[in-house]
Amino acid sequence: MTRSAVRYLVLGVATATAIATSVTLAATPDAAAVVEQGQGQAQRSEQGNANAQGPQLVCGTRDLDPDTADAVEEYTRRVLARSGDTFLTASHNIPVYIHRIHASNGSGGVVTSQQVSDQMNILNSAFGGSSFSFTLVAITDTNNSTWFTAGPSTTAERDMKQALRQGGSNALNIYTTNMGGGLLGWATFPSSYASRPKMDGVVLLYSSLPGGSAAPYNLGDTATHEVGHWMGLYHTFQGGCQKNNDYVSDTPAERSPAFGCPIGRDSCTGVRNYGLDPIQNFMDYTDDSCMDEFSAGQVARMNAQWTAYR
Ligand SMILES: [Ca+2]
Ligand SMILES: [Ca+2]
Ligand SMILES: [Zn+2]
Repeated sequence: MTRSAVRYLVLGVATATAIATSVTLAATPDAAAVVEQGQGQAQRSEQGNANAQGPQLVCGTRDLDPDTADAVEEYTRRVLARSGDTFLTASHNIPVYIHRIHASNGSGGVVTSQQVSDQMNILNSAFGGSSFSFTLVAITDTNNSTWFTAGPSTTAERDMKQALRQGGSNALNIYTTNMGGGLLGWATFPSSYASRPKMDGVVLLYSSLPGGSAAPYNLGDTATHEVGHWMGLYHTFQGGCQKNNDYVSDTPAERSPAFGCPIGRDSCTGVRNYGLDPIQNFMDYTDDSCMDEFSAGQVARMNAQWTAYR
């Protein structure tokens, strides 16, 4: 387990329930789950970031354990060796299913069709430099209080996805809920599709969609970030200043998540760590207004992961 994952186990969770969730995830290395969880004030001050403001609804991805991560890299290398370079140029239009969950009495979780439309535009714009585009296929509405507040790796999450997920390995299923617990959402990695296809997808805090109330995370980039995970990207701070970090060579390593928009931050220094922290990258934790890029290396990784797993 990496240093950052350990930090979340120790500092990033506020309740016994949340700790139990993390431990459960840690015990199932093939789960490949990505959990975005609130950091809390302790974590924020621990980051020592004076720029951090607003609510503590930030992202706390559960990294793959090192053995699983290595296996993913090795498998992807083998598949690409067989497929040549064609994977680099193929374009993919991804069918998107959005499942709006509400309380059993129909209240809560309001996401308007305008917000859905705006979110689709944000996604297509964010991935515009890649070969991936997104087309909305269907919106569903479900009233179920248990699902509405379901946390990651719960029976309720499994039941919800079992009932609602549509499409094949290339289909993006997004569930908008009010999961609570300081969470912004979570996603699954491509590498977990084969073993748990029904669990594949992205869960989003409904108020993080464009125009929602979760400022400064309400411009639609929580979805961008989570779909980044769904494409096989890790956090830019994964592994801290270690060599492999996020397995993308053109994203400079950073020691820990960045909050707010700390321009000029340089948390990993020295010859091996040339370059400022990639705080404007979609896979960091900065405010939506701060993050606006995937790197070329991340785009190549998306293509590679897609070829290998989807
Ligand atoms: Ca990197
Ligand atoms: Ca650096
Ligand atoms: Zn994340």
